Amino acid sequence: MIWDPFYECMDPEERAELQVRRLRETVARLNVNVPWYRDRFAEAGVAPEDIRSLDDLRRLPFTTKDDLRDTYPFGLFAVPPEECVRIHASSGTTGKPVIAGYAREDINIWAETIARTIACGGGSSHDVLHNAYGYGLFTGGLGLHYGGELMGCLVIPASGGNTERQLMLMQDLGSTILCCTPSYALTIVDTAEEIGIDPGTLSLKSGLFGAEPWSEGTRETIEERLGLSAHDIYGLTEVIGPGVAAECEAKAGLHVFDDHFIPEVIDPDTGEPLPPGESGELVFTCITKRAFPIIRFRTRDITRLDVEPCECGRTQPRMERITGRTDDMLIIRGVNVFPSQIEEVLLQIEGLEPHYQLVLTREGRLDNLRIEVEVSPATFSDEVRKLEALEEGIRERVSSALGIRVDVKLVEPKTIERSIGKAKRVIDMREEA
Ligand code: DLL
Repeated sequence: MIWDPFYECMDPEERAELQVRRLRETVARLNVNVPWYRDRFAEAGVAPEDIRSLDDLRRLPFTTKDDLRDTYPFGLFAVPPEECVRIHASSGTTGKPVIAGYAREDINIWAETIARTIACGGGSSHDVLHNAYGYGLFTGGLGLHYGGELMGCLVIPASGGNTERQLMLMQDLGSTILCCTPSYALTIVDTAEEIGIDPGTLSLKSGLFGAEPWSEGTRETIEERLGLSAHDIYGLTEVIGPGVAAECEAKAGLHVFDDHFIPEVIDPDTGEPLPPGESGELVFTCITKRAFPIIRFRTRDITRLDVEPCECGRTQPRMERITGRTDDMLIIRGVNVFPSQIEEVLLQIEGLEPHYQLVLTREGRLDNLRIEVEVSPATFSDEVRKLEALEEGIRERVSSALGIRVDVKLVEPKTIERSIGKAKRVIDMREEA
């Protein structure tokens, strides 16, 4: 099912006209209501009436995470805080969080784009939607919740944690759609196996997984072990939360809901827009939001766009799964490495579990990367010689994929900390060295 065929399947030229109109209106409103944007537009020498085509988007200034910190908490709001009905904040371990405000209309738009997301994953009003994204300031829980209710699903607001209980609820209530981070889905898989629940006895048919990078290998593992179809869903607090882009049944990229959020891909070094097909930093402009419409927000996420028609009938452009972030790139002895590249290799190797951590240390002046990865219980009982050979094999495969030498340490099953939200894959001990 397509939730909103009018917008999702619109003729691209017609949609471009709609986008330009909405963009111009948003810029005009920000120009009046947000002094920070007014100054930036003036510096860039661009006025609302200059926005005549989508090409004029590039005349607008970027907004960065630092700009959000500098204007914390309400500096970029286009309405007074009392006109907002909700605040969310992005996860971040240091300093002030990023605050996003929602007017009532924004909550409605969000519910709509989440309903589209659920429909992309094959959902309908008949579904029981088990929502194990965290409820709270994080956008995952409440975001999926409102969209699920709008669609008419029976929503189970499970939030994260207490995995055994979650499994019991899924079993008893006949949950058909599971929503959580892919790493938590793996935790659910493990726990089911531990307490002897055969995933085949669950009624799950579809999963909406996002909020962190994951690989094709993880998809296969989750699909196989939970017996569902796993869909990648994408979003970020600064733009709205989840509900920015979602994978349809074709699983050939995530449709971006660009009647609300215009995507661009830019060269992260020069800021120049790149054509479809070229990989770079994803940038979003919100064109329908009332309280917090961000202009050309630099996400730091790396992807590319595909504007070719999709077999599902939706005409909205697709973004490739996020392959990394400009700031999660590790530079190891001069070589750029993304954790996702390593995951890709690890999950192709027989005998390994999809649980790993990357530990960075410094020896003298040299950075060292150690990959700690769990072996499956069956492999763990093998003789030492076999384990050593496996370790050596991984070292060779990862080293040849990345072009640098890495250390590999196999660890016992269940020793890497399990995640209930976003997994922590990289442990950087270089500062302490
Ligand atoms: O993670 C919103 C969300 C909730 C998306 C639930 C999907 C499902 P933030 O906490 O602000 O918002 O984090 C946003 O998470 O810039 C990406 O780096 C990363 N991210 C989100 N979805 C994906 C995905 C939510 N499908 C940041 N694949 C983004 C890879 C993702 N990375």
